[in-house]
Amino acid sequence: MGLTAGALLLFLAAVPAVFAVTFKVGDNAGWAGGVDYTDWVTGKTFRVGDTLEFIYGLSHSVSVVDKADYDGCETSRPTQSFSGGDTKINLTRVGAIHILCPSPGHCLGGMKLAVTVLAAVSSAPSPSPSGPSPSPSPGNAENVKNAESKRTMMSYGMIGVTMVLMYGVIR
Ligand SMILES: [Cu+2]
Repeated sequence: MGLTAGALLLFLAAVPAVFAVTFKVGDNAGWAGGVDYTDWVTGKTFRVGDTLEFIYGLSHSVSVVDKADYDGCETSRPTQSFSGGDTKINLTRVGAIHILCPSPGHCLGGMKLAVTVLAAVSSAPSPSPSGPSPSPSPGNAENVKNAESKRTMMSYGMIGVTMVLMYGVIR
């Protein structure tokens, strides 16, 4: 029994303490025309380890670009390109990530997304994203609160399980 608990404890220690969140970009609208992605981003907190998932039709793609190309809707030199209708981008770095749809006219029509990624551990106050940041809408704030509280609850749950197992091992 002690051995089993010890093995479990080792396993749990390998699990990251902070649970990643997968954001479906645009929610039910997905990655498409006619969606205000500045509005979608507002009020959400993105952290290293989280994932952006893009769901889109055949007329669209996903390109990661630098800020200048994002601002100018320049589609010719992405740092990363994806297609196929379901793209997951893992947020691995603190800072801004800029994404646009390279289909002609789509970026100019609003298919562009800028996300500010914070460190995995919540300690520093969140810097405001580059560019104009509209005031958060209540709906978005609620979503974030839910995601945050879910994350917190899971962390507490993990700590609880670990403490129980440690008790078993020490005993
Ligand atoms: Cu498009």
